[in-house]
Parts: sequence; C-alpha cells; structure tokens
Amino acid sequence: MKIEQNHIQDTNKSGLQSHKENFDFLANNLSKKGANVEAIVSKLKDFQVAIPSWALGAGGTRFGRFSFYGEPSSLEQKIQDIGLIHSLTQTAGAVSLHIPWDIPQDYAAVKDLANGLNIKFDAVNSNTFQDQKDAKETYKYGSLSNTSEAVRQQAIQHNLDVINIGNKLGSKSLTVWLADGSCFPGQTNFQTALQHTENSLKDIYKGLPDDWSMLIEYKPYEPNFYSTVIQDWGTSFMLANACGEKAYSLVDLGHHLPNSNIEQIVSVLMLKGKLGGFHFNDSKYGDDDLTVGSIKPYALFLIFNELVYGMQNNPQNPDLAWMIDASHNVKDPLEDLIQSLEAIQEAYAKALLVDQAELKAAQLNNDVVKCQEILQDAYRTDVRPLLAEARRLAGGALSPINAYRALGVRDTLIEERGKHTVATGL
Ligand SMILES: [Mn+2]
Repeated sequence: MKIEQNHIQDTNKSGLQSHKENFDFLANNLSKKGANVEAIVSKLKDFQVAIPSWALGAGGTRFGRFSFYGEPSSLEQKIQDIGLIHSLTQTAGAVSLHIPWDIPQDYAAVKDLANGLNIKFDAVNSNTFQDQKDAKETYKYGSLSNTSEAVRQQAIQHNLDVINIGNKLGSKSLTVWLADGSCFPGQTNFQTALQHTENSLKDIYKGLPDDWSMLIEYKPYEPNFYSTVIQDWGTSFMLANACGEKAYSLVDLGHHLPNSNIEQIVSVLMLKGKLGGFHFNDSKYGDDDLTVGSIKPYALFLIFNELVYGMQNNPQNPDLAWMIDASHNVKDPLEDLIQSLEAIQEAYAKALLVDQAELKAAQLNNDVVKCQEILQDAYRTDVRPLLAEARRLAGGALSPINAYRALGVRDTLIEERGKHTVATGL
C-alpha cells in the first residue's frame, strides 16, 4: 500500500477551514508575544525522527505477544510501513536498522525503495544480547565484557559487520547497547568487566569510517538485575571519551531509574559536546517502552527545553540521531508511532516557544517565580495548530490519526499481507 498525495489532500479538506482559523488565532497571539511563528513552523517541518525496524510489528512481553495483524514480514514491508506514516506525518523520514533482524538481501532494491519514500538510513543497531543461529560463542554471560576472549572477539566482529552493512546503505552511525552485567553479587568483577568493555569498544571504534560516529547507550538494569556494565550516563561518557572524538553517549528516556533528572543529563552532555543520540519513549515504572508523552509530557517538555538550548548554544555538540524506541503491545504499531511523533513534535514546539533571553534575564535576577512562569506559559500553550500547519506545508495530513483511519490503512495491510504475518525481531 502507498498513500498518494491526493488521498491526503482529500482527507484534509473537511478540516481545512477550522485549521486555518485555529492557526491564525494562535499565530496572532504568539506573534504579539514576540515569537517568530514562521521560523518555529519551519523547524517543526525539518525535524525528522527515525523509526526502528523492530517497531512496525506488535511488541510483546516475555509473557506473550499478540499480533495486530497485517504486520510486515520483510524489511521491504517495514520500510513501506514507515513510508505510510511518513507520508501522513512528514516527520518519520528515517529508518534505524537492527542487525541481524533486518539484514538487506538486495541492497540496491532496499535503497531504491527507501529513496522513493524519502526515507534515510539512520544509525544501525548491533545485537549482542541474543545468541544467533549457528553462532560459535554464546552471550549468556556477556559480550564485549565477557571473560572469554573468543566471545569478545565474536561480539567485536559482529559490530564491525554491522558497520559494513550500514555503510552500504548510507548510515553514518552505529548504536551500541549492551545487555552485559550480572544477576548476582560476586558473579563478575566490576573492574575487569568495564576494562574488557572499554578495550572491545576501542577495537570497534578502530573500524569506524571517518565520517561515522559511535553512540554508546546505557541502561541501569534489565536483563541483568544486579549490575549492568554500562549502567549510566557517566559510564557511557567515560567510555566515549576513552574511545575518541567520534564516540558519543546516547540517552534513552526509559533507561533511567525513577525520578532521574534526564533534562540535566542531556544538558551536561551537550555542554561537553558528547550527546550523540536520543531515544524516545515513556514509562511509569522502568523501561516500559510506552508511547512518547503518554505518562510524563511535562518531563518531555523540560528535556526538549534543554535540547533546544543545546542545539542553539552548543556548536561543539553534533546533530543528534533521534529515534523512537518504544514497544506496542496492544495498539496498532503504526497508530502508536503516529501518536509518538505527535508528542515529540508537541514537546519540541513548546520548547521553541520558551523565550530564552527572557528566561536568562529572570535567572540573572534570581526571579524564581518568573522562571517558572516562562517555562509553564510555553508548556501550557496548545501548539497543535503549529504542528498541523507544518504537516500541511510539507504535504502531510492535518490529523494523521484521522487520515490513517479514514484511509483504512490497517485493513488494507491485512488484505495485502494476510492476518497472521509476524514481524521479525521481538
Ligand atoms: Mn534505546
């Protein structure tokens, strides 16, 4: 299935007049406050978030997995699905591949397909948290940190293979997330495990093309429940520094202990020029992988406020690799992704409304009340007409969810692919 421009324009027709009224009203109010509405809409239009290749099927837990039907059963179909949500949202212009779940069979064909849908290949993700069929060594007790040199070598080689695959597609970064750690006190030597990990990462780094970056993701617990080798941003930052200037930390919203001040982490990493990527999701308890913005939208706004500040004030920090890293256990994955993209754009738009000069002045005066007023005034603004306008200008849908349903996308996919298809990966 492919969504044509005229289909989107048809679905936009009924809402166009009221969108125009809402947008004009908001734009007028914001302009009076000194906001540059045109510049904000233009930034929203340019903001693209990668969709991981494992997010197009229904996710699951270790207790069960329930298909949403019509799932993509090949990499090509996954890219087609991203094309569907990109055509509606104009925000999902990239795919992040997971290797070995999504190794292309025909590189030229996969590249052509993605090009035709305006989808770029963002960071490639390696996987040393599972044993692959016919693998010689097992990752049961870790990969890059393993006490066995043969296991470490296999894991290093896998990462080099992933770089090679990504290079053929035009990717420019490798994301490394390790499940390595221990489940019981005394099981591993913390220092040895960290040293092995650092040495292994340095070996991978040596194989990185000049124009590539390596993104080191951290997570406090799970699948190991006593210790994780790369448990927090400090460890990730330390390892990135040890590897070199092309290595960066990657922050995943869900990879923090409850109440961690993620906006401060983001801010410190950007000051040091070491924030390379960001994974979006939301959570109530741990790494729940819920829809972005569904639980703590204000926290997301505060994070975006720091990201926007960093993008404007930290030229030492590179452009970030943005990706949604969520799981869809009970929703249509494509609808869930559309909701996530909307929540990301909303938080971004609100952060762009913060008057940075006014905030700085209030901070210099130690006017704490004023500081809070500035942030909350931006947060409380209903920015949805700005998002809709950015989408409209880019050829997307005024309301992507409504358009998705009006166009009967899921039913068509089930018709085309059958009910009981299963996406590779989770
Ligand atoms: Mn992640």
